[in-house]
Amino acid sequence: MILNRAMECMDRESMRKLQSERLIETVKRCYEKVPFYRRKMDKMGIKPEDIRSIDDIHRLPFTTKHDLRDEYPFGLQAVPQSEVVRIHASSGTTGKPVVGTYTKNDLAMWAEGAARVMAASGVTKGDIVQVSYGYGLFTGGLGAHDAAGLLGAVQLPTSAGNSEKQIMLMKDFGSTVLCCTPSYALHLAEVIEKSETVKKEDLKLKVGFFGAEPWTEGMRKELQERLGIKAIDIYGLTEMCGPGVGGECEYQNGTHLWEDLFYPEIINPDTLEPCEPGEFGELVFTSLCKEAMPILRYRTRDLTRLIYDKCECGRTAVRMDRILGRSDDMMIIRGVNVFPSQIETCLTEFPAFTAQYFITVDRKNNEDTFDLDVELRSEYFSPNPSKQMPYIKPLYDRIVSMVGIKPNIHIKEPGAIQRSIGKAKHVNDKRKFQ
Ligand code: DLL
Repeated sequence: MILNRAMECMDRESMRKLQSERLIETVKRCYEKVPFYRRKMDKMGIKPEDIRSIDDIHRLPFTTKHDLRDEYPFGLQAVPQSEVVRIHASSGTTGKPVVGTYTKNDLAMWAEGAARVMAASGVTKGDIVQVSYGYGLFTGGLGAHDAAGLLGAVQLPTSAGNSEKQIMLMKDFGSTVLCCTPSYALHLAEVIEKSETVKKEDLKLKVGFFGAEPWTEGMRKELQERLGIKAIDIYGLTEMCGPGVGGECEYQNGTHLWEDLFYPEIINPDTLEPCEPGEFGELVFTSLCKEAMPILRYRTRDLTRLIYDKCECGRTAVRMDRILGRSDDMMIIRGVNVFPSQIETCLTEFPAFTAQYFITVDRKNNEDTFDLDVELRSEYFSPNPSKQMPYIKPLYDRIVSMVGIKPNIHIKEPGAIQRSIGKAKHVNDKRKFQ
């Protein structure tokens, strides 16, 4: 179902007109209400009147994660605190969290963004939506919760963790929809497979909305087979709203971005110039409707590309390719750029392995080391190294051909690699602490 046909299927010309109107308003508000933006624009010699259409967006300043941290907690807010009804934050790896504040209208817009994604895959009244994203400062839990509420579906706020109980409730309550990180969904699939009391056939699950971390087509195949569901990619970030900045439709061929709400650009992260259409680069968003914390040209650090071809679903909203990773997740090993998602892609091509992996990068004798822990499934596992060799060699060759560097592969027992209930941690780069 298309929840908001007028917006999701608007012709490109009308969309640009709408985006222009909304951008002009946003820039005006930023300039008038947020000293940070006024300073930045004054420094660049730009006045709100200079922005006459969406084509002028390149003249505006960027906003970075550093800016958000410098303005912590509420420096970028454009409304009085009395208008704010919710505060979220994303933890980040260092220092202060990145904060997102929301008015009542912001929450309604966010719920619609996420509900558009759920509706596209048929979620409706009567569905039981098990929200196994964490509830709290993280936007995953409440974001999926409010979207389910908007569609009149049943909200089942299990939050993340306590996996045995999750699957018991999934069976007893008849959950039809699962929302969690893809890595946690994989863990739940394993817990179901091991369970004496819950069998896959007992479950009514039909679709899952997975996001908050990069994942691959291989992982999708795995989740769809093991949970017997359709696995849908949902994207978002605290700085815009949470989950629901965009998501896949039933054709699962790229994430539609809700361009009436968030204007996407792809830039070259080194030159900061716009990329050619279809080229990979850094995703940048300008919020077009946000009240509490409007953001101009926010550099997400997510690397992807935009696809403007028509989608079979009838939506005209631009599609985003899978996120390769964040620029800060990129490892430079022996001079070569490597993303964890590339390793996941290789790994999931080999059915003998589980999709679990952990990368350790270090520097020894002035040379980078690249160790990869993987698990063989129980039916293939043997502690005898000579019996592991036939599995290691093809994976090794595949990784060398994809990323160009040689990993030291270590086979672990099934279940040995730590599972996560939220965003998975796949890398320990020990060089950062040297
Ligand atoms: O992760 C919001 C979210 C919750 C999205 C639940 C989807 C589902 P943050 O914690 O602020 O917000 O992290 C945002 O997570 O910039 C991406 O790097 C990554 N990310 C989010 N969704 C996807 C996805 C939430 N579908 C950061 N694919 C973003 C790849 C994703 N990466």
